[in-house]
Amino acid sequence: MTSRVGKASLRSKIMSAQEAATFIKDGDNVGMSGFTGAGYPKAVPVALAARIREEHAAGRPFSVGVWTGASTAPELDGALAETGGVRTRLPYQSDPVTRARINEGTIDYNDIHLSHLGPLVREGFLGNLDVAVIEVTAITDDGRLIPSSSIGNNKVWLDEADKIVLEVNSWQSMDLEGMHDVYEKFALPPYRQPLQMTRPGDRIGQPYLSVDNEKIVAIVETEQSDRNTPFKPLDETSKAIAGHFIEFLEHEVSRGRLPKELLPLQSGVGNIANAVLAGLLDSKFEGLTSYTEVIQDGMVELIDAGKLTVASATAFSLSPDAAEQMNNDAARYRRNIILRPQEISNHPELIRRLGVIACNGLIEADIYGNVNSTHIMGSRMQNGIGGSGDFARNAYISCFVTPSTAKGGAISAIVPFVSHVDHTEHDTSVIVTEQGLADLRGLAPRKRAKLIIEKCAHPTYRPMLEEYVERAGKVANGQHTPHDLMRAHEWHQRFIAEGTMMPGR
Ligand code: 0RQ
Repeated sequence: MTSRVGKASLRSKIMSAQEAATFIKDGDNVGMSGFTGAGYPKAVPVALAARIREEHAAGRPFSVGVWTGASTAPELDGALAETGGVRTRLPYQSDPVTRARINEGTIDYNDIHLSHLGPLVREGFLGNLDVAVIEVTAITDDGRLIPSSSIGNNKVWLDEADKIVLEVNSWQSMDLEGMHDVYEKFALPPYRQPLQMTRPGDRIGQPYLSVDNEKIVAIVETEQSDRNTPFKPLDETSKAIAGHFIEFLEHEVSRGRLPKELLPLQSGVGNIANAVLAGLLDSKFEGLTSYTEVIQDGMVELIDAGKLTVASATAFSLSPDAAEQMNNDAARYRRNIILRPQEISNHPELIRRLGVIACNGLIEADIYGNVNSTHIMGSRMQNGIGGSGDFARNAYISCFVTPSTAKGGAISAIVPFVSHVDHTEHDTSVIVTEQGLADLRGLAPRKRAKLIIEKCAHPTYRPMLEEYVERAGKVANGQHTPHDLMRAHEWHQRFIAEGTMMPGR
């Protein structure tokens, strides 16, 4: 493999992952690259995990804080969490081992909005960032970095870390060069400037990450693919959800409330959000754009079909096949795709200005439109809020999509009162299930409840929800948002005790 370390004076820093991992000390905070299984370091985290095990075996304490862009992969989150040496984790994860550690209470998980983390670190609220471990595609002759398949928080980590370890991954296509747009003028208040972007395809930065070469202590060469999981095949439920959503968009166009090429689309993580994109492929929409945080298979298919002209994001979140295709054809996709720092891809100012149509998954919603995206039965963390809050709060239309039930019907996704709130009733415009779509805009709470139950709840849970509303109306201390607080979480309690929300099963 020919070296992709262009700058000659940096080649002396090339070493093994094991040697590079020795720059990380007990107690350090480590900023790693990686966002939804793309662009994460492949070798140093595994070597660090081995080192932590050795230290623990020798009876010495060793723990680190792990900061990333978003979720990563088993070689990073899984490997490190297994050692028991992850002290804190932020901002978003979806790894089963990490999730188990968070839920047993041994990892302190700080579930921060994705657009907030970079500024919080720059402002110094989270303590010192000791080491950055960043995957890149190559280092140029003059010491700049060609980013890989995600940017995430890499610019923040490079700016803020005391020491920098780079992984130069020759699996990543050299044709990614030119796809990125790295904004470099971040300032803290009161010196922040307006972000000069009015369309999703605008470029406001440069295609490279600049870095103080003096801080680079190690360079590790790798040749390993991103670890992305395939999406579930589309089923009748996800197709029905996509169908209702697209019908809604068509209706909004016919009423003159959306332009015929729509407004920039954001699509959240997960199977349902990907299914919605697949639905757009068969729709009659043309000239679409996207201002989102991850580019999924569905979006690549829309580009291939000529329906999506621009997709702006911070990372890929592709199936293994689509990732291979992206790598082989990056020079072509570069014309339609821009990858940016997550501070920009998820920036409230831009999401609001562009008028993004947001579409995110959820765990449960309640009859008034509050949404829980993160917690199972109130206490157990699933993944995290990710970017859903950045988009839901600031979108032009904020949609949430979900099957109406989970776990074979034992759980209703529409409940009297969510067991945890990530997005409040004030931020939810539209809820879609396979049953139908509730457009909540402009409706007072009791009207919302009626519509959500009628359009979104599964028929087996509808009578129970109607009964709750009727009872709440009788016992509540006010008729604006009536609740029966003694019984608002009865369904969740029943699931925990009996394994189903449905009584008498
Ligand atoms: O469990 O994995 O054991 O089968 O949750 O559910 O239906 O496959 O849905 O893949 O679309 O994910 C909210 C988790 C939905 C995701 C969530 C169980 C269900 C299944 C997954 P299994 P589905 P999806 C910006 C956007 C927050 C971050 C975000 C998410 C598993 O969309 O993480 O939006 N969102 N980011 O069985 C108990 C319920 C349940 C339930 C579903 N009510 N109770 N379990 N499940 N509903 C992008 C980024 O931030 C990067």
